[in-house]
This record gives sequence, structure tokens and C-alpha cells, in this order.
Amino acid sequence: MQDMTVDLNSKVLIEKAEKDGVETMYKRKLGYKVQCGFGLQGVCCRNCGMGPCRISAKTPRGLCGADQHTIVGRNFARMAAAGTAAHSDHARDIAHTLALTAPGGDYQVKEPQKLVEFAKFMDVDPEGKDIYELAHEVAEVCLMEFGKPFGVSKLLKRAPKVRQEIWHNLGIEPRAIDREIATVMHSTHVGCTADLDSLIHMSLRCSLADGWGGSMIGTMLSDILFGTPKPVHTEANLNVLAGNNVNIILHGHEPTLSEMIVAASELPEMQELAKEVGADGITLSGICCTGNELTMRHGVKIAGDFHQQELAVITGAVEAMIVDVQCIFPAMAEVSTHYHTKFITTSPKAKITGSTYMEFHEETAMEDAKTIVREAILNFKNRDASKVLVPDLKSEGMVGYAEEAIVGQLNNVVNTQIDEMDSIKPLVDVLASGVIRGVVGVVGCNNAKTPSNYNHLTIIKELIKNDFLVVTTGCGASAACKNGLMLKENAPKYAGKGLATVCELVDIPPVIHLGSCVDNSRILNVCSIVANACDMDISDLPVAGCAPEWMSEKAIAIGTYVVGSGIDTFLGVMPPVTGSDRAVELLCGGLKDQVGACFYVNENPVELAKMIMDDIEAKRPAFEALY
Ligand code: NFS
Repeated sequence: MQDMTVDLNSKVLIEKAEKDGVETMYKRKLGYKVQCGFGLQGVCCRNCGMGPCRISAKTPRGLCGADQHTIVGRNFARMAAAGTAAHSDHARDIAHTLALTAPGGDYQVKEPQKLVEFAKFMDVDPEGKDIYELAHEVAEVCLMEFGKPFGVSKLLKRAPKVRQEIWHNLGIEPRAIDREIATVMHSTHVGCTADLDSLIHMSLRCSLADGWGGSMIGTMLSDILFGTPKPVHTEANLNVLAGNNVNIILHGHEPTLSEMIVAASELPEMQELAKEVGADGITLSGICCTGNELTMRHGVKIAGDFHQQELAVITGAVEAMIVDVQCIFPAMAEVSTHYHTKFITTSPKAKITGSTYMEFHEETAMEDAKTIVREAILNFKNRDASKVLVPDLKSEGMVGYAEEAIVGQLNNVVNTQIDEMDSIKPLVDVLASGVIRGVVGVVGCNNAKTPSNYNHLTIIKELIKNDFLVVTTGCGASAACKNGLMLKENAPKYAGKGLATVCELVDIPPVIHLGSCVDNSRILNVCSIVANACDMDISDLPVAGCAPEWMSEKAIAIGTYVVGSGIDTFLGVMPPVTGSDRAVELLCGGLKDQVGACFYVNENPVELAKMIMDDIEAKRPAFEALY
């Protein structure tokens, strides 16, 4: 089982789990040696009560006559819709929170200037308005983006004009976010769409509603509410758990809860309570995207990634794991019964049997957060020293590079005369000169189909060794940080000469932390800024996307909107589409003619890295000529 991860801390805890008689994902994986071939190929249809129908040589059509192309296309579209729903519902909650802001309230506007700019972009006139009046109006306009009856996503105009025309001409401009999700659910209902091209177009339109809609709103409003991230020092991996402190792990996605837990745990009354129960203090750390949101805004330490959630509890040193939504193993309830850890669920959207349910309401945020933190502190007395094993390793890193930091950092140091329009010039210069060969977003989950972190680390190291700058989000970011790749000081060790020189000159690590998975919208944003500055389309830029260990439906939505935005996207795990040769051909080739990008899949990470580099190198001559 230890071979199923390359993380040394995880190996120690997998062994401990065995000794403690606790089942983990790694153990369950052993029972899944052979996974369902129909499911793997995407040819099982459960969309009506006559089924399930499964396509095989003997049964080439479902009972309704749907062939493998229709079934694969429908299943793919539903994955994209579920992913879009998850990101966008997260964004909706943030928008509702913005609507609750008040001077002196639990939630306030931390970035008034950004709010004003965004208001103008969303066609809200800030003139003569109080900042909170404006916040409420912007919140409402954003909420309308989910269900407005007419028009297309307002955020699309962030993209270069040529890209907007491509979307328009293909009929894949997303309209209201919820509408695109509903359209996919409707059209994949029995007796609707039975045309692969149409299903893939719907998948694109729906996913674009995520990237250039929900996720972008989520990122923008989170910055306005909680502050634009700035580069900050952090530590990562399970050794961040502190010996004699109350350890609280925040896991999930939406910063509305976790920001309030941070604020509550800093209150003197909570610190005193921690002392009263015999602890030295309170240590907060994060898992999954909540970890990314917190580390980039507060330097809160990263306990681990998706595959380490059970292992965190198995350390025996966690008083509470507080979760909200997404990427939370239901197994956490069972694992927690073996230790003193309180597994606290907080959202009506993600109740889990066996957890301690303490519902969190934005309207009473601070009170709720205090109650939850208190529960964690009072659990300290139940810690059993004989069950504690905090493994030895952690790494340091610099995290929290928002768009502003990426552009700003380069501007600060490259000593050229730059006017406002040219603020992106230094970044483009290092790209055009070839000192940096290209920029690759290596993002996404851990997948038990590969050893945890192995693909991420192999690909990232190959890329930076060859002077490709890597930007990263989600659990890929955690993997990089855990392995010291977010330290400028490590650039000479891992990066090629060109990249190492840039890291030194402009004071950036070779792998740049951009945040959580909704923050992939920051990548779209930077690409747009660069493309606009160069008068190009995004598909002309020497950039690529890569999800080496993707697993969630959110990742399908992200991959699809990245492709739809004109960025070639490289996957280390095959999506469940191989049952339709036409779907494979379209997703991994045919789309190129339509949107200027497509998917590439290779389960060998060294080969995948080579494919990424070759793809970008092939784009370079045209990019250099255009620039
Ligand atoms: Ni992204 Fe965040 Fe991690 Fe994958 Fe899950 S945490 S939204 S889905 S597993 S990267």
C-alpha cells in the first residue's frame, strides 16, 4: 500500500492505520483491483428506468437505441454540468455573503477599490454610492448571472475579442450559469440529444459558464470580501500539526466558513480557553481548497491534500476536522471514530452520516464559528497520547500569487519604463525572448489510479527543469508546496538556467501558487491580459493546462473550459470516454479545428511532460513572430 503514494509522511501513516485497524482509501483501493470496464469506458447508461444499459459487442445499443457515442457524450456532459454546479454554487454562496456585508458586520468589504472596478465591469455605476450599497448591488448583479432570462455571461468580455467571436460563431457562449446546467440535464434526459457533437458543444458551453462565470465570480468576490492574496510564507504537510496545541483542520472549499473560523480562533477568549484546557495554543491548518484559500490569504499552514484527509485524523493529533462542501470523504466519519477527532460537518449541502453536524449560517457567522471552535478546544482533553504519531516532514514555501502579484512582481523588478497599458510587458518579454519557454498550469486533484502526487511532481519537475514556468492551484499546489517547489531558494536545484535566473531576478519561486480550483479563473484572466496586450488570441500563447491526477467532475468542467478558452489541456488519467472512438477523436483532436485547442492524454507522466513541451515549442515561432 505504501507504493500507492510518494509522500513519505503518508507512507508512515498508512502503516499506522494498519496497526490501528483503520481502513483508508489505500486499503479500499486493494479491493478494486479490477474496476468496471463499462464505467471506465463511459458506456453505461442509467439515465432512465429501462436501464442500466451497457454497450458491448452483443448489445451495441441501449434499449432506446442510444449508441456508444450518445451514451459517452451524455455521461461526459453530465460530469461537466456537475462540476460547473459545484464551482458555481460555491460562487453563489460568496455572492450571498457579499449581499450580507455591513460596516462593522461579520463580513466586510476588504477591497473597496477592487469592488469599484468590478462594479464598473459589471455595468454597475459606482458614482455617489456608499461602498456597502455598491457591494449589495454588485452581489445582486452577480446573482442574476445565475438565472438571468436573457443575454450571455457578462464575464465573457474579459476574453479577447477573437475568442468571444469563436464562442459566438459556434453557439457556445454561455448564457445564465444555472441555465447551462439545466440545459445539460434536460438534453441528456432520455429521449433528448442523441448527437455527439451537440453533446460536446453543450459540455463546452456549460463549462465556459463555470470558467468565465461561476468560478470567476467566486474568485473576484472572495478577493473583495477577504482580500486579494499577496505572496506569503507557509509550511506544508502533516508535520504542521503541533504537538501541544489544539489542532483544527479546515477542509472543503468555501472561504466564508474558514475565514470566520480563523477570526474566531484568534479571539483572546478562545486562546485563553485553549490554555485552560492545557494546550499551548491553537493551530489551524487546511486540507484541499479551503487550505489553499487560507494559506494564500493568511499563511495558514497546509496540512495536506485530498488523499491525506484520512491520514490527518490517523495522526491522532487532530481535535477537530471542520468541513463544508466538496472533496470530503464520507469515510471521515468512520475514521474519526477510532480517534478523539470531532468530524464536524457544517453545510446542509454536505451532511454526512456519523459526523457531528453544526450548521453554519452566514447571518450568524461569528457566533457559529465561535461555537465550533469551542467544541474543538474542549475536545483537547480527549486526546490519547498513546495514539499520536505526527510524521516528521514538512516543507516551506511562498504562496498567494494573485494576478496582481504575478504582474506586479515582474514589474517591480524588471527595470523598464512601463505605462499602464504595458504593465504586462515584462512577463511577455521573458516569454517572447525564450528565457522562459512557456507557462503551464499544472492543477487539480489526486487520483487513486496513480500513486498520490507522483504524476504532479514528475511533470512539474520535468517542466521547470526545461525552463517552463509552472502555475498551480488545488491539490496540485499542495503537492508542489509539500515538496519544496514553491521556494525561490530551490530554483537552482530544480529549474533550468533561464527559469532559475528569472526566479532570482524577480523574486518568484519556479512553481507559482495561484490558489484554489475556482482560482483557475485567475489563469484565464492572466492569459486574457497577455493575449489582449499582444493583440492575440489565447490559443496563440505558449501556454498549456495539465491535470496530471484529476479525479473530480469539477476537474472535467475545468479541463473543458480551459480547452474551450483555447488552451491545450494534458491529462494524466483518461476520462471515461474511450467507449466512443468518435468522442476520443473529437475531444483529443477534432476540437482543435473548432476552438483552437483540445485534450491530450498520456498516463506516463514523463511522456506527458514531453508532449506539453513539444506542444508549446511548436507554438513559439508563431508567437515570437506575432509579438
Ligand atoms: Ni479541485 Fe478542490 Fe483537490 Fe481536486 Fe478536490 S480539493 S476544487 S477537486 S481534490 S484539486
